Amino acid sequence: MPQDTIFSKIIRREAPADIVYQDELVTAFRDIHPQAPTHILIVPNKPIPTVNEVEPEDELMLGRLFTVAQRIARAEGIADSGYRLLVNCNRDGGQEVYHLHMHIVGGRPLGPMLQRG
Ligand code: DGP
Repeated sequence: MPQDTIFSKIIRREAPADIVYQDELVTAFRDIHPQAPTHILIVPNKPIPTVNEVEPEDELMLGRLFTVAQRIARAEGIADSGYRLLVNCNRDGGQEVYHLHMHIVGGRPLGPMLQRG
């Protein structure tokens, strides 16, 4: 089993978080350090450390990240203005928490995707 992270504790409601959505496959909660007016993390309930450990059997669950992102974007009022979905992987990707997750960020113009250099 992968090591437990803070996200597993949030999913099990053993640690506090502002949970905006939960079902049998995924949990979504507001990021503790928001980078924009809307910054929510959508996390598979299964603790997969990074994209590198994804298995074919996870495809349904990972598809759910997108349908929940769409639902959250509508609820947050950012579906039409637009938003960004991000998944970081490992050190160079800037991953901090080793429980795979998708960021949904929006509510302001986000600018270019990457800094130059
Ligand atoms: P990443 O760099 O992709 O691994 O993003 C991790 C995000 O998780 C980062 O934006 C901050 C957020 N985060 C870390 N710890 C907590 C926590 O305890 N609660 C919440 N709500 N967010 C957290």
